[in-house]
Amino acid sequence: MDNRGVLVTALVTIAGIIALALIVYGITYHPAYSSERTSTKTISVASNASGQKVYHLNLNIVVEVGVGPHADWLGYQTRTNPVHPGPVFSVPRNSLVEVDIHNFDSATALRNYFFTKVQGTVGNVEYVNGKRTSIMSPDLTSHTFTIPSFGVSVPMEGVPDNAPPTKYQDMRFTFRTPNTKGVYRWQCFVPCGSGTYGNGGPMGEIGYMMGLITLT
Ligand SMILES: [Cu+2]
Repeated sequence: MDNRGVLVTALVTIAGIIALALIVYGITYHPAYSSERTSTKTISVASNASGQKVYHLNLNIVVEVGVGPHADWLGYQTRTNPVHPGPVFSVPRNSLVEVDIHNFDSATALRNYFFTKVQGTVGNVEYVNGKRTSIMSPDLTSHTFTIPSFGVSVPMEGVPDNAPPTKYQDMRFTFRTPNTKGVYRWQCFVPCGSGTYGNGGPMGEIGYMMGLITLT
């Protein structure tokens, strides 16, 4: 073989190895949200006092999701039986969404104090165990529920370090979805992520601290 022949053989071999690796990954890798790509059934609709439809969403932040390729990672999941990990939701555009989150995880040091502020919700507040809150103490903040494209970000209070596993903090807030159809990413923006910018691990993968909201 001349030099060019060697080069071509090498390139073909490398391409073959990469293709094989991708095929094996595609067959063996099952994301946490699995075939259950939508959790639409877990959203309930009710009318408020002024007759407006309100879409209710109940979530838990659990220390171990218990499913998928990283069962020991923490994540958001629906409060249903069975649970839907890595919630992927669908609600109408320009609608009111009322969220109730139970956080079972403890507080962690914040990377960015910007995320202690409640932003983009109705009244720019959340209710933490029933208490109206617009800024959370960085010492108490554990995670956030953030939808960057909507300008919505809500800090989640952590349980005390010595709390029993059944203990949670309750966060409630309402936001209005924009009037544009599309698929939008939501995620946690404080320190459950690994890597230099904290965006790896559970924060970088749908099914854990990240999910999707589709506006129909
Ligand atoms: Cu987090």
